[in-house]
This record gives sequence, C-alpha cells and structure tokens, in this order.
Amino acid sequence: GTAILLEDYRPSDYQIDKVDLAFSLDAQETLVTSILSMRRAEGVAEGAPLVLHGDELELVSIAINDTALSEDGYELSADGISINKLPANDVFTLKIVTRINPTANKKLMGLYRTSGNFCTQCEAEGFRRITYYLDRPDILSVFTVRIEGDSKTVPLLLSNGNCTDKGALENGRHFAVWHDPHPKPAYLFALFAGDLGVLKDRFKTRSGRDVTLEIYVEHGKEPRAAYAMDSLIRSMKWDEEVYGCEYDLDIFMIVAVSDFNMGAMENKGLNVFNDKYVLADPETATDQDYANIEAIIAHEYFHNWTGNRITCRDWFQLCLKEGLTVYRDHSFSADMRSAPVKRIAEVRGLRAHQFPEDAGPLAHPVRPRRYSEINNFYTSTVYEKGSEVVGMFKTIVGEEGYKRALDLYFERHDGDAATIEDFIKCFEDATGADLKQFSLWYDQAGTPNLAIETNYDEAHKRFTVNIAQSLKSSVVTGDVEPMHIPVRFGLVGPQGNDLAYSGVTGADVTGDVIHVREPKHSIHFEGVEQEPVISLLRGFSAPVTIIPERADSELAFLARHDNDEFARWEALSSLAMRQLRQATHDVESGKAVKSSPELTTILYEILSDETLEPAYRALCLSLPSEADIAREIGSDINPDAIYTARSQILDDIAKECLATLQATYAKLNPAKPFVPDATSAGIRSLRNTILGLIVRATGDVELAAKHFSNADNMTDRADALSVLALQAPDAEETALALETFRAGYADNPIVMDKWFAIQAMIPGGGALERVEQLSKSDSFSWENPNRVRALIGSFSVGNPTGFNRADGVGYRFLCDATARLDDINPQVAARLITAMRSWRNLEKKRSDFALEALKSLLSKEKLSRDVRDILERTLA
Ligand code: BAL
Ligand code: ZN
Repeated sequence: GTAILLEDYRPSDYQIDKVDLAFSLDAQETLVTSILSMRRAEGVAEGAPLVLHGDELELVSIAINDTALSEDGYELSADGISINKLPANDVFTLKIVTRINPTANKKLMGLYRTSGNFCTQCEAEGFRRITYYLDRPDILSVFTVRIEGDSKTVPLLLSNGNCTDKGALENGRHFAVWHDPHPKPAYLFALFAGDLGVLKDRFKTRSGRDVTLEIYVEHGKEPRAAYAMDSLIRSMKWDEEVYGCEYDLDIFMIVAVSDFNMGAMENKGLNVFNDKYVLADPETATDQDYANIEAIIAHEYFHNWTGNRITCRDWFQLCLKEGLTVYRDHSFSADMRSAPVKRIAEVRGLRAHQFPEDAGPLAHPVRPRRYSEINNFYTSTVYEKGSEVVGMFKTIVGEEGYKRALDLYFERHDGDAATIEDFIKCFEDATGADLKQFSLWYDQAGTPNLAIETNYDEAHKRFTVNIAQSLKSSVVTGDVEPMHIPVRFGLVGPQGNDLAYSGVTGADVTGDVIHVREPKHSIHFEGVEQEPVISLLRGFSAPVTIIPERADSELAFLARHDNDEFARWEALSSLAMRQLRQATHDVESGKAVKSSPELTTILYEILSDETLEPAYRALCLSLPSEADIAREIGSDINPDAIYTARSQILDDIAKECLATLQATYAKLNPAKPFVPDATSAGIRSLRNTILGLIVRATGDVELAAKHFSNADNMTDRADALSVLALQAPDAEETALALETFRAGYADNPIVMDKWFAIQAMIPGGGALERVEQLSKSDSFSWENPNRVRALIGSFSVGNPTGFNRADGVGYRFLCDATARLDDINPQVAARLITAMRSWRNLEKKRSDFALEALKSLLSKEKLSRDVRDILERTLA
C-alpha cells in the first residue's frame, strides 16, 4: 500500500468555516445534506482543485453557490471527490447530498446501526463515510446539525453541543437541531438517534456554570449507570482542581452502545461508550470493571481539553492527545485509589502489551513518521508509552514545572491543532529546561536497556554506579542516539533506610533522579557511610529494561526493605522471574524443578504482613505471568515448558504456605453489602488470589465451588469460576458452575463475554476445540466486537499453551478467524491478528507453523488495508 509520511504534511488549501449538516434518517437510505462554508487559504492560487475525502458514499447532488455542478466539474474516486471548477471568489458555499446505508455498515465506522439505534464513530477517518469532507484533524469548523427521524423508533435525536430547536413533523417524524459553538475537527462529530433510557444529574463548574449530565443506556438499565455518573462528577471536579480545566458547554452526554470498535470516544459534548465501560452493579460487574469504568469515563472527559479544545494537527501527533490524556487518567485513578497499586498495574500492563510491541515487527515510535492505515496506530506505544513520556517530563521538570508547562500549553494552544513540538516548547518556555535530547523519546522506537554495575569502596566511603544505555529495536535502522533517561533511585542502607551522600560526580543528579544522558556513566557517590544496595527506577521512572548485576540476596533485601512500594514489588518480581526462568530451563532439559526457599519465605512474609495493603499483597502473590516469562526469555520460546515450570513453582509455594493461606482466607472479610471502593476490591483480590493458591495446594475443587455459589458479587463469582475452569477444567463442579453462570446471565451480553473469555483461557491442547465449538454456538456473533475479543482475543492473547499448540492449529484458526472477520470489520480483524506479532520468538517448530499460517492469510485475495498492513509488517 501507499504510505503516508509525516514529512509530507502541508496545510490544506481550503478551510471550512462552518458546516450545516442535515440528516434524514432511514435504516437503509439515510440522506445527508452538507452545506460547507468554504474559504480558500491565503496564498493559494485561484481555482486550486479542492479534494474532499469520501468512502463508500453515494453522491446524490453537488452544487457550488447554489448552482449544480456539471459532471465535468468534478471527479469521483474510491477515496473521494476532486472538484476542479471553482469560483474565483475565495469564499463560496458547497452543498453536497449523499446517501448512505447505516444498516449495511458493519465496519462500525461512520453512521451505523446498533441494537436498532443509529450511532456514529468518526475517529480517525469515519466522517468521510458520512459525507464528502476535508476529513483531517487540522480542519476546525463550527457544526450545526439537524437530525430528522421517526418519532416512535428514534425518539432521541442527539448531536454535539447544545440543542437549539426541536419539534414534530408530518408523517410521524420529528427533528432536533444541535449547535456546537466550539470549532472542531470532523473526527469529533457524533450523532446518536434511537430509543434509550437516561440517568440525569447536574454539575456546577467552579465558575458557576450549570451543566446537565446525561447518561443514556438501554431502558431499565439506568440504575447501572450510577457508578459511571459518579465517576464523571469526580472527573469534572478533579480536572478543575488539578489541571484548572473547566467544562465549556451546558450539557455533557454519554451514550452507551453494545457494538463499538473501541472502548469509548470523546466526541465533543457527546461521548459514545462501549457499554461495558458504563454499566455496572455488584451482581454483574467485577472490581476491574468498576476500575475500568472510572478510568475510561475520566479519560474521555479529560479529552475535552486535551484532544478537543487542543487537538492534533495530523494523525502522526496522535500521542499529543492520547499520551497526555492517558497520563491524566492514570493520575486521576492514582488519586482515587492506591497510587502504588495503580502504578504496579500500569507497569504490568505496559510490559504485557507495549514492551512486546516495541520489541517486535510492529514497533514504531511514540510519534510514528509513516503509516498506511491510521487505525493500526491506536497502539499501546502511542497510548501507554506516550503516557510514560509525559510522566518523564514531570520527573525532569518537577511538579511545579509541570504545572506551569501545562498552564502555558492550555493558554497558548487553546483552539489549535497542535504538534508534539508545540507541546515540548511549552515545557522549555515554562521551565527553561533543554529538552532536545529528551524529545528523542517521541522519535526512537524500541525499549532502551540499562546495564548497571555497582561497587562500594569502603576505605573512601565511595559508592560507584556504572550505567550503560543501549537500544535495540527491530525498526530502528541507522544510528541510535543516546536518550535522556530519568532514573529515580535510592541508596538503601543495611537498616532499610535511604543513605545520604555528600557529593556526586559523573552524572547530573537532581533530588532522587539520575539523569542518564550519555551512552555510559560512571557515577561516584561520595561520603556514603555504609555499603548500600541501590534501588533503581523507583516508581518506574522510565519505560526501560534494566539489567542490574546483583545477587538474589540483594533482590531479596530490596523486596523486604525498599521504601518505594513499586521498587519493592519490582525486586520481588525480578527474584521470582529468575526462578521461573531457571525452572523453565529445567523443565526443558528434563530436570526437576526446585523453588527457592528465599522466594517462598518472602511471599510468606508478605502474605502474613497485615500492615501491607491487601491489593499489594495480592499483586505480589500473583507472580509473573506465562507471557511475562516468555517475554523475558525472548527467543526459542516453548509455552508448554513455561506453563509447567510456573505451575510447579506456584504449587510448591502454595503447599509451603498452605496453613497461612487457609488462615488468611478465613479471616478476610470484604464488606457486606458490596462496595466497589479500592479497599474492598483489594480485600476481594487478595482473598480470591489465595483461593487459587489453596486449590492448587489441595485440589479442593469443592472450596472453589462453594466460593462460587456463596458469592454476592461478580468479582467473587468470576474469580471462582476462573479457578474452577483453569485449574479443574474436567471437574463436575466446573461444568455445573459454568452452566449455572450461563443460565443466570444468558440475557446479559457483557457478563456472557466473561463466560466466553474464561473458557477461552483454559490451558492445554483441548482449548482450540473448545473455542471452535463456542464460536459456532448461537450466542457467538462475528459482528459484535466485544464478543469476538472475549472469545478469540482471550484465546490468542490469554492462553499461551492452548493457542501455541505444537501442531500449529491455533495459528491457522486465528488466521482463518481474521480472514472471516475482515469481510465484516477490518479494524477489529487487524487488531486480532496482532496477537501473532511475536511469532519469531517461538521455538522453531512453532514459528514455522506460524509463518505458514500468516503467509497463507496474506495470500488471500480480498484483504482490507488494515489487515494487509499488519501482516506485511509482521512478516517483514
Ligand atoms: N480517541 C479514541 C478513544 C480514546 O482514546 O479515547
Ligand atoms: Zn483517548
């Protein structure tokens, strides 16, 4: 395909000052009338052709200044329309009528139908599936939208901004007019028309604006939107207090739909949400669901300033809004919940998703410089690594500097379509920092590595830290420049307290941050009275990997004593990872697996330490996942060996700690009735993690079955079901629990997704047949992205042994599923096949099968650009 390059960016020849849209809604034949107030940009030659984007549109009519254009006045192509007969005036009106079929739109981009309602999704390039337009984020325009539809079937007619008029029409139809005073790019346009119930509330902004809040959900489910509403109100307040950002319209609406490609979408004043991120009650939502709802409601709301008021000049700048907004939602959740627990979860997520992306064939910089399909760049690198980069800005310039920089950003760029350079400049201008080297984080793909050696000179009381940075990436070609890496650290003394030092040379050290800028640093800390153990990357201050030359005993020491909770967890994880790698090696070479008493002892101490948060204890007891271990091993991966090794280590630990596990299990009492707050969630998380360990040690399936049937909330129910299914797939109790669950929630698709996902993750050789069977059941649908992700996504990403079956049938299944889905929804299909991005890291037999399956998919005749792009890069 043809790549789009950042270096080719140039401003548009034409601007659109004002858009008047009129929709005459019909299930199959919706008419869209668009009146564009066009303006030729200064310096552009008279008559310069006007090229508008369009995708799968039927043109009904086109007129300039009320005169119909003759057929030789324009040229239609698969990508749009080129108009070459233009008036001499620099301003003119373009009127275009298109006809579209929302019912046939299974791509869920543009205007489509979901549960009989009409809904839009326009980011990134969906608006061109509604009408011909300059569908690029640097074209900001004021939208007025008139929607007309059947009064009975679509009583609700919603769009962005404020409703300025509405009324009845003939033939049982009605209309509404919406006006959004804030100029916006087309990707932020939204329309919803249909029949839903509403939960309402109000918010008074700090300057006194009264805002109506409305969350639209299926009739009867209004009470289940209460947590989302509460999260919204807390988000609005937090954004005022922490960022000084106030809401700017009289109404803020959220609409929940069940067919949606993404998690949610930040359309101005009218967010559209995947309903799994809105609906929650104790009966049907897990603690994770509650946390996701809180985070995503916040994320979309925060976009109102970081994304909407200040948008992106072009899609290469996607991280400008996404990295920053993810950083903002992370900070919000950290404030609402436990900051260290939140940080550990973020880092686990980053390592599980972003690190493999950065290490494989789909690696790209946080700000890519080329793409052939922008939908494939809504990635963990742009979002999560983009957020880490914002966090590093703060680490480098400090809390106060960060605040000044953001204030300047809002002040300087409000109303702009901005770039990463603009953002960086605000930090430089507000703080005086030189961020030239730091800005490489936006441009160089790959995860930097830090190699660390230390030495203590007792006689001179000098502690030396040698740090060498390197960057290996599959996509970085040519020279790699050294990066500016902020490394938060502490010198931990024998008593566990951080030691002081009298001076430091060899690197710029400010506060507790070492600024690594050179390929190699030899850093000398003078006046260190006792031999320390260095704690590095506290709070995970940079998204890097780190190889410290240290003994297990030092890791064990930090796991017990580091005063940074993240670093303590990290030390424990590293210690466990060493064990798990060794055990995998032992399994592969036919040796017996031995768990280390030291690791078990520390886990035992953490389990029994009631001064630690339950959520933190649960995270520690979970140990690195199979995927974590595979990533750490890096090449020649045998998922079966990893599974066996990890299971045996966990079994050993569980048996060693059994009495304490049982005592703790009995003692932990989550609040009744259910409350979804972080403290109660932490208690449930610990108790359910312990349940899994007890069942490992004892094989007491009955205990899990009891936990399942006694559950008064979805977290306990789903966790118990997982323990049963994953640890005792063939037990009668498991079959019974699965059936009870299915029967209880057959009419609730969000809950049924959990039922599909749990079964998709049952390890071992039988997984594929199970997943194939489920994909053929009546309750499976290829047209619902949530269901596809629940079954096929969970299988390919969350079931290493089942998916990577040695005979390669898992790969063939995923490629066939991708081909099938590609005919319906290319965007979701492309996402699905990224599960195979790390195929080269598998041991030879498996990687050969994977390659064969991928090649055969690529040879398919009719592939979407989305899937082709992923495949070509994966195989390159
Ligand atoms: N802008 C796409 C959905 C999101 O990141 O909020
Ligand atoms: Zn976002």
